[in-house]
Amino acid sequence: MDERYACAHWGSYVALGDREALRLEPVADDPAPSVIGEGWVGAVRDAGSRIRRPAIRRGWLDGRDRSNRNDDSFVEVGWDEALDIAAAELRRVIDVHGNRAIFGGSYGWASAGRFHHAQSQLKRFLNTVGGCVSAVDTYSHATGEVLLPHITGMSNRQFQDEMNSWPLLAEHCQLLVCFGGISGRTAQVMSSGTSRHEVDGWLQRIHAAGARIVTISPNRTDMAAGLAPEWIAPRPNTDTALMIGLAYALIETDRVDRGFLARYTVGWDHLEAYLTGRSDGVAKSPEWAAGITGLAAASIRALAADMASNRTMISVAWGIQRADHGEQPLWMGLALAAMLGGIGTPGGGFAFGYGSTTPVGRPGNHVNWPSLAQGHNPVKDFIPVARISDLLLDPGGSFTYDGATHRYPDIRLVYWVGGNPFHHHQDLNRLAAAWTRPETVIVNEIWWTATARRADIVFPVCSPLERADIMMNRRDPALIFMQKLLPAYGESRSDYDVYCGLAKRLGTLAAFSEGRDEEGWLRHLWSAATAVAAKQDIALPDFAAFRAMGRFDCPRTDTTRLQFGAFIEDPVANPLATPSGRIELNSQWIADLGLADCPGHPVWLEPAEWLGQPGADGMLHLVSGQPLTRLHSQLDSGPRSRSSKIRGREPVYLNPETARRHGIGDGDIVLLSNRRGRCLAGAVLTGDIRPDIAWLATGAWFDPQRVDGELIDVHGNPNTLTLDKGCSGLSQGNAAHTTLVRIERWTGQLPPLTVFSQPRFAAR
Ligand SMILES: Nc1nc2c(c(=O)[nH]1)N[C@H]1C(S)=C(S)[C@@H](COP(=O)(O)OP(=O)(O)OC[C@H]3O[C@@H](n4cnc5c(=O)[nH]c(N)nc54)[C@H](O)[C@@H]3O)O[C@H]1N2
Ligand SMILES: Nc1nc2c(c(=O)[nH]1)N[C@H]1C(S)=C(S)[C@@H](COP(=O)(O)OP(=O)(O)OC[C@H]3O[C@@H](n4cnc5c(=O)[nH]c(N)nc54)[C@H](O)[C@@H]3O)O[C@H]1N2
Ligand SMILES: [Mo]
Repeated sequence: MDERYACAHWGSYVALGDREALRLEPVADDPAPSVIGEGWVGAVRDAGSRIRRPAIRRGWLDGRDRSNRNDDSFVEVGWDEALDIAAAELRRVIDVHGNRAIFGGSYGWASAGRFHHAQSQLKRFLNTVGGCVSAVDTYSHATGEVLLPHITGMSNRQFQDEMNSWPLLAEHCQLLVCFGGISGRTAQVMSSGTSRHEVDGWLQRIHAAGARIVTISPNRTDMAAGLAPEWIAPRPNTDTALMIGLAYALIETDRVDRGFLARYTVGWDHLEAYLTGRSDGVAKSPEWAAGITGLAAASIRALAADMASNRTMISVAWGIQRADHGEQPLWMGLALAAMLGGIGTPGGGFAFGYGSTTPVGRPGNHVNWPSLAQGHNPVKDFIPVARISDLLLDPGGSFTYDGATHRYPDIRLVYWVGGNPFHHHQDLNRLAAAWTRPETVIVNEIWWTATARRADIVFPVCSPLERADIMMNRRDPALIFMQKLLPAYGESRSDYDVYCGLAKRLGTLAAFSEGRDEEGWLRHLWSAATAVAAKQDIALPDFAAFRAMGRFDCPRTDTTRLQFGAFIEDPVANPLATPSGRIELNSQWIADLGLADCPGHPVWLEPAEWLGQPGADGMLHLVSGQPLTRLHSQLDSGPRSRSSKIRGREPVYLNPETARRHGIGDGDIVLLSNRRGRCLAGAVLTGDIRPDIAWLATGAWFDPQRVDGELIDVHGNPNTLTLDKGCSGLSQGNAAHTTLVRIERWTGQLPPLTVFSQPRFAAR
């Protein structure tokens, strides 16, 4: 029987019923369907937050105002008029200022599906009109993207793809030490879609096979209950010091695998001189580490001894490096694994990102499916993605990145699709100031997000349930035809149709569309996929058959991957693509850059904000991890995410001791504040959080309001408070997890949320 499917980053679904009666059932073979999906259909139907018609900000329409992007009304217009205005504005900016004045970096997760991928569509369109300034790397793991090639010779993607597969750990690992945990919460998603969720299942198997699991995190729930009796909670952002203390304990007890270091690494002499204090006079003993991390020296020694006597995998979650000097825990974790000699063994070594998304460690063959061609971008200017506010605030200013110095171009027009910078970027009040700089902001959105509300021209786009697409992901065996299940909401169109409308007006329609409509493109991608599959002896059904059956499962191999396997077997025949051909514990290339915030080997550097700094007394470290009930800000207006709120506010997790100290009760509204901003949240008390921590998930739609003269985000977006600083001059990654805040009980009236309702509309 023909089935209809829907697919998202959080899972795959069978559609039941039609229109008002549409329901989505997780596919039957998904062992652990996500929580997130429970809010999908409700969010898509939510009339309060969906965008119905094209809209233009009133101040911009009347007089090209750019100062009032944070609080203006909108004028709804017809499609032709909106497209005419946007096309004329693009033309003007290109003619007067050139394509270097357009920012199309437009970061964000968008939706699953190979054709309607929002950023690919935007780039393809902008490239037909001369290109745009782009963004490099991610908010997820920017330090890995820049650092790993220099020290392992692998790109971050290659590193993730080749990490030891779960079955090897289940069979061989004796001790799994998890910095930042390995969490089913984050393992709900995979960029571009997944048909299954199996991370907690693999952890159960590793546990059942007798491995000990140790969680190192300020939040105990970063590991499923029952799997890791041992919970170590150092001060946030001090993992590098803990790793260094562990390394010292190995030296102290003569348990360093010096044979491994000599054969497979360079730079150990530099690192050892630093660890012992020969180079700087400070011995990095467990006592030294205890002073920084707040842990007991004896427990650091005990863990080091256990690591030396058991086959140990050191796992570092991506979130650990989303912090000031985020390169360091990554590099030091790798160095520690090298000192233990476990790299290249099936049960040991170093991992970066198990559980951070669901496919990491998944066994099976990878297939590099085709994607929408983006064309050529002649503009070479770029930013490291998290430097967006700096870009807008400092045209002509310079920044360093991966060994070179670059300049910020002068941006006049921002075109954003498939992302929500007014949730994802750090220090949103600073971004709001930066956002007054461009002359024009265009946004395509499904919902009236905080970013759509801050655009001049808003194009309403349909959600994935309202268009057809194909899910193909190199790390998932299922190929899924995503049926159009609902009529387009209001007057919304696909992003593709928006660009066709613009391209037509700009004279580039033929180059952009190549004469294809949606179905033509899906057929085109499918025929490219068929050729790719054939090379791996996989015979795909023809397009019509695939569309009818809805799902095709590629034959699954049980390929397991052993990272660094060939290199360890023969480092001379199979050198790494680093300057030395080996793992670089000291990188002369990085040392020669002379960066104070990222020297030639891993070191402990104090973060810009942390609990160990003078004056931190009474402050809490804000940890803003990924939300359980949504994907970042996506589906926040849906029923599942809303049901998690406390009196409509985002929950902030606090230790009962913290609450007592500040006179806060469970369910109270609290005010979090620092010199960058203020936000409200709803207190949830739990012993699973370190006492000097506030854990507030990302993604609550930003809703700043003037309350008694103060600007307060009344909903609970942590980026009201976070620090907007590159984590070093090497990677310029974001440092979201480096933030101190004050907390107090909110005693004022609770202002109603506005962000889940339509903005104000004005007549002409
Ligand atoms: N404090 C703090 N901040 C963080 C993080 C953190 O740990 N702490 N994590 C960071 C990380 S790792 C990430 S990846 C970012 C995530 O930040 P984003 O990726 O920006 O977050 P999303 O909410 O997924 O935004 C996607 C937007 O695209 C829209 N969208 C979906 N599909 C389509 C489509 O087909 N077309 C168009 N036009 N729009 C579409 C959605 O409605 C949504 O508004 O957040 C970062 N921010
Ligand atoms: N449900 C859901 N899943 C998601 C996402 C989502 O939005 N929703 N987003 C996806 C995306 S884009 C990404 S990049 C990944 C991110 O995946 P991760 O980066 O692994 O997830 P985070 O929750 O940001 O961080 C993991 C944990 O690290 C801990 N932590 C924070 N700071 C420190 C520290 O200094 N030391 C230690 N030891 N621990 C610390 C926090 O308690 C946090 O729970 O998640 C993906 N998965
Ligand atoms: Mo991410």
